[in-house]
Amino acid sequence: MFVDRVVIKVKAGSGGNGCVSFHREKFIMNGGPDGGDGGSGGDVIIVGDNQVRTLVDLRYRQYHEAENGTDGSSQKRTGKRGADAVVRVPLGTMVFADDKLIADIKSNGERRVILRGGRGGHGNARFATATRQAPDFAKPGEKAVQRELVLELKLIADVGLIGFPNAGKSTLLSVVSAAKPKIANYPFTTLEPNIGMVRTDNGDFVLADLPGLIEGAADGAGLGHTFLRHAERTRLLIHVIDGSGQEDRDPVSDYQIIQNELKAYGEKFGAGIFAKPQLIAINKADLPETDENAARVKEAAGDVPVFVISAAAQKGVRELINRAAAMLRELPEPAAELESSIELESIEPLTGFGVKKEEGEFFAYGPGMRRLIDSTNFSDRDSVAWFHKQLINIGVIAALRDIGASQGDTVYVEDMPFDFVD
Ligand SMILES: Nc1nc2c(ncn2[C@@H]2O[C@H](COP(=O)(O)OP(=O)(O)OP(=O)(O)O)[C@@H](O)[C@H]2O)c(=O)[nH]1
Ligand SMILES: [Mg+2]
Repeated sequence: MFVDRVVIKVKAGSGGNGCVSFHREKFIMNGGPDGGDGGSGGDVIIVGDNQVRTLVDLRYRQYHEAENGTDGSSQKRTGKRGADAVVRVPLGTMVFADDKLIADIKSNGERRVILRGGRGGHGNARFATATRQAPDFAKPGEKAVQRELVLELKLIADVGLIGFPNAGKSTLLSVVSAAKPKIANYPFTTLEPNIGMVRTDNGDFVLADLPGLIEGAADGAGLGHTFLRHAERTRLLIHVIDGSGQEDRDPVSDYQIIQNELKAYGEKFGAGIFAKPQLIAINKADLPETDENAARVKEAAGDVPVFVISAAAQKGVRELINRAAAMLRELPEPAAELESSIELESIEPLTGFGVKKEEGEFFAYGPGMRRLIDSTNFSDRDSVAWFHKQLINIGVIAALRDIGASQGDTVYVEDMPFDFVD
């Protein structure tokens, strides 16, 4: 099965908690603080892999979670870093989060960190100073959050073969490259795109054989337009037409129907497929009628270069691909699609808070406040000072002031009461 769009859920690892511990040794009382830091959580990494051809594996495995860092321990031992979650994708995979393109994986081995693991919290050994020799608090690790990603595969090929089913697209691919697509005398033999590398005197290029199109494809007829998405990232199209007029087909109307479908697809999805340069290959020249039909298609096609070939008999094929290679040299490299440089929020923000006033008292609450409370030691002056500084930095003090708090008012941060100090 060829799968070219999946939705997956990913989660980076949370950081391990810092440790509170004091050095202990026989006959030594009151040893110094020796609590180690938590280890960082693993990252979520997307890797391009040319051995992977579709996104199907991800359809069956939709949840990817990196390992959490472990907590720090005594003797200043740092927790273990969590293992990364590595998601292998085919080349041409575009990664979207919140409808924004965040990565476009194009080469084998390309690695993109999609979500960073949470950092480990500092152990109490870090908080020792000359005046504070026994800090009995440590910081918790950053908590990772889950994100949803949409992965879309758009093959990257220089040239796309399009046309009606049974026109001979796969046969053409098979004679100009090492690819071995299935070939048969019935429509829709090809159900998923095939790719081959074509070598010519004018340079090499990647050729994609796309499943056949029929009238109404842009509206879903036949295999629909799904596969035209892959044509979006080609630079040149070769429109293969069965020139023999078998089964009462008319090559001229075949030509026009496909052009209309390209146009309809473009209007629907805003893609410039119709505007791409094209070559026409009138195939099956070994059969009678083809030459005469080719002359009529040439008239209908205007300026578009027409080649009369027999893919099966390998006639005229070299000229066609040499021309394609020559045209590619003149065509600009495809513009890289814009990637948003947004940093995905991978950890629970410390800033997640709300404020409210009820019956003359003020409240600051939310996950950020909970974490702040949890990482403060309220019997330690420095720790409380740090707590207050965080409230200012995060904007809690300003938010409370905005709803009317002033010096001396009671403010509850989660369930802890404080005097408001501006
Ligand atoms: N006589 C003749 N038959 C050909 C030629 N090229 C292909 N065929 C035959 O046409 C039929 C269809 O060929 P395919 O290559 O499978 O066609 P396709 O365009 O890939 O078709 P779909 O995958 O169904 O879209 C097969 O029976 C081929 O043997 C040719 O040059 N001459
Ligand atoms: Mg085929």
